[in-house]
Amino acid sequence: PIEVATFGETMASLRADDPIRLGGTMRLSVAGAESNVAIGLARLGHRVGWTGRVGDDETGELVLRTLRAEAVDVTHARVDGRGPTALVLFERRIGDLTRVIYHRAGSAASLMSPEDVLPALDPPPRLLHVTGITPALGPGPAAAVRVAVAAAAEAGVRVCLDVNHRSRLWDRDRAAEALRPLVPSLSVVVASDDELELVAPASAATERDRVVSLLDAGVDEVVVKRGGDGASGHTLKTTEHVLARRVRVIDLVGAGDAFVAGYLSGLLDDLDLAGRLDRAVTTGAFAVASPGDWEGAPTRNELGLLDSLPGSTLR
Ligand code: KDG
Repeated sequence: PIEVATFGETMASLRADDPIRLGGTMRLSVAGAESNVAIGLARLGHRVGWTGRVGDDETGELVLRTLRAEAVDVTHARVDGRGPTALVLFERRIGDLTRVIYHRAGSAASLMSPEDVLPALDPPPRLLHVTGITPALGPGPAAAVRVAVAAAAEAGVRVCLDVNHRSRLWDRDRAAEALRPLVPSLSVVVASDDELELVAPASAATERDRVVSLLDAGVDEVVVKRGGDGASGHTLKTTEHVLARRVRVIDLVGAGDAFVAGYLSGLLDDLDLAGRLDRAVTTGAFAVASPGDWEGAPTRNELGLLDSLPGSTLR
């Protein structure tokens, strides 16, 4: 049985190390916040299912083949020829600053509906993971998130939301309007410090107020990501802070998703809050230290690699 269900849009991705307008070589892969989390969890040995729509095209085949190869269950994913598989371009601009360019309007995934995701909740998994990207894709995906989150909570499935605000897709007011009503059904909220206000009530003025109001509303754990400064986790009983693992930054894209995969893996393994955060910053660091969204995600026996001595050889 599937332990974690997730759904969303997974795109074909092209990554350039030089400005795109200059031409040259790009690397083809796939990218999507939810499938990044799914792959991260599968690498750690968890049973994960991903649902979504891809176009009836070669890049759609690439998405499904990649997920299958990474041991992610795609039984409920659909091919919908009414729209293409979306494309995202990543352009390394200066240093670790990456420009993201979407070609996703009208994509197959934007035609997703609640009927796509409800079968993935039967039998009920232990966790449902959704992100704030999906409701930005259109009315069908927004309904899919609302319906799936409510149905999961009703069935006693713990629901995790990663706020993941994408300003290229919608503005903060519209995001808050779509995300705040989900709160009563959520068990885990993950947000960067500047995203918390998109789920907390508008009346909450400080980070502390936002965290407390989410816990008061019934959220079991609120996790605040601070990038290179680490993360904080809050439950009604305790608060823990953890530092980011120091690694050479190669590519920051996907780090947040890798962090979530580590956190949820810790939750599935019944680690305490400090243990969950520790696994989260570890998997996050793997993503930062390797190129691509998900390619560098660790397997379970690689989790300790960051503790190996600098310059050592693995034998
Ligand atoms: O978190 C990484 C994602 O941003 C990337 O994979 C693309 O899903 C994506 C999105 O919608 O931005």
